[in-house]
Amino acid sequence: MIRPNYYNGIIERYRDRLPVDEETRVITLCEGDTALIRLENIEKEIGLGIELYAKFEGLNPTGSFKDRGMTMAVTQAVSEGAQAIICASTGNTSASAAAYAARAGIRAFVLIPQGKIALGKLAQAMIEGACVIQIKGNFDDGMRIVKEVAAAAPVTIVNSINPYRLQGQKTAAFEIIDALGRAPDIHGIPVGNAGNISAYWVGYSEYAAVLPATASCSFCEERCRYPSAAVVQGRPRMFGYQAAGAAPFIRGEMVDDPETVATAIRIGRPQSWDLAWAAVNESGGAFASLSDEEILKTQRMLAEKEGIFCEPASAISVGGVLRDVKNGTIAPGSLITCTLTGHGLKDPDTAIKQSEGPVIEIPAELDAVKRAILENL
Ligand code: AN7
Repeated sequence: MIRPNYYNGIIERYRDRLPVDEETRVITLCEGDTALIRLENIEKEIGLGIELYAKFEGLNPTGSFKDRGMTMAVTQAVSEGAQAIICASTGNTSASAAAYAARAGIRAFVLIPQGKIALGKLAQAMIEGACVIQIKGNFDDGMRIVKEVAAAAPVTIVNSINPYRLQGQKTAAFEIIDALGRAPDIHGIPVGNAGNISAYWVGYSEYAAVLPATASCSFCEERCRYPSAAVVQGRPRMFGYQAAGAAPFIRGEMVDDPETVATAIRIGRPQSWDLAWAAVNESGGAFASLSDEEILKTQRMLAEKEGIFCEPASAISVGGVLRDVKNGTIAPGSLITCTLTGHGLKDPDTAIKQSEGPVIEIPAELDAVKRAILENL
């Protein structure tokens, strides 16, 4: 029975723009349709006629934007008869791969850097039944090994070098335009392995009916259907932000020992190097880096001022655009969207460590509670 108002994920919603047909068995957890939250309190503080929105991708079923790409990649893998998928991950990809594999009834193998992934992500991959392989190395080591393994064993890679991942993830750009009725002037986004910034650029370009001049993903070159009529005019300038200790795009070369408190983007050898450069160059955007201190400060500010709890890697997009507004890189009056890529609950340790809010211990008595309230009003 078809229920017309039942939301069933990004593939159903954007079916005519994605590589599926009527026969395809869609593997979905109803991902997408995430909130585009106006950051009204921060807007008031910054002034300058800035209109600022956060696309809160932490609201996806496994708590990160990866679900958009994973529904598409796993749907495709299953349609090709795959029995197993594999990925290297700083955490979120592994959680998402595990969930969609469970949904599809296939096996997931995930390689994660030992001791360097947030606890929530590890918990997800474990309970979702993935085979969790901790390596004594970082994400880039894992990525290299995964590519070698997949060349020799019957497992499908679901990292963002899988072009179907980018196809799914481009739908976030569609949703932003569908919500605003126009393209933003500026889009700020965290950059790690660089798949997401590339996917947004594909999405924004597709809605503007413009083929990116520089090579798009291999999948798009072959099969993307760009409709003749544009949904909107224009595309945003793409601003990609990296952690200072893991900033190959700012350094202009690969980084051997990436280090940052934002473990999600602790990546030194981004796989979508060319695509991400194309997105930034064609759009007239830029890459910039933020220190760990700036990242954590922004994470706390979003929580305290707007009630939005995102993970450290996500906060970098808002921290980055605010800095670029202040230093004049972003013009007054701009309409800015930022992607908050993952939920704060993924990484409770980092949140607790940096929280200043008082946790008060008192006897379970009315007077003691009254006193605590009066002292902290
Ligand atoms: C919260 O999970 O690479 O630039 O293995 O988890 O598309 O890589 C995660 C990346 C930003 C960077 N924010 O996106 C993984 C992984 C969060 C992330 C990124 C990631 P890309």
